[in-house]
Amino acid sequence: MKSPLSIAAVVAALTMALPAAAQFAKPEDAIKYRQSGMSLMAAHFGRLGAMANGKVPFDANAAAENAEVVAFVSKLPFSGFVEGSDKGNTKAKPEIWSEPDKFRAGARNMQGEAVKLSLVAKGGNLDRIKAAFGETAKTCKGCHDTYRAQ
Ligand code: ASC
Repeated sequence: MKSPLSIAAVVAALTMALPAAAQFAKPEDAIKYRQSGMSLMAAHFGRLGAMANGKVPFDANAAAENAEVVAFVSKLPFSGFVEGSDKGNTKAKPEIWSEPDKFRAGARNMQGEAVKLSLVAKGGNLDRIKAAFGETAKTCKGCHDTYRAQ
């Protein structure tokens, strides 16, 4: 008999194998999905940033937890940039769809820095966390400057 865990793994694998567009009934759903992911990332990255910038006292466990959430959630928003979701309640610029390889490379770069940040955060050294936070923030800003309207 299959365990619930292995069934869940199969369902997850199938979901990820579907063409991205098939995961969303309407373009608005894709927009909402990616914006929700970005909001979650901003919330958890912001909590880390408050510590990195000395606005709230450093708490090593909280830093590690927030960085782990950022690294995980960073994988989610990009399936939401489906064809046809460039119009509507979105600041996404047309360049996302006209230069998809560059856009995806920027996303992967950010995801890589987020993983590094989460590993560094587990180490509990504030100076190293500050540095990794800064590197990750640069990758956020890099894509926002190019691909997000003001
Ligand atoms: C955040 C947030 C972003 C990035 C960016 C980094 O906390 O919401 O979009 O960091 O400002 O420069």
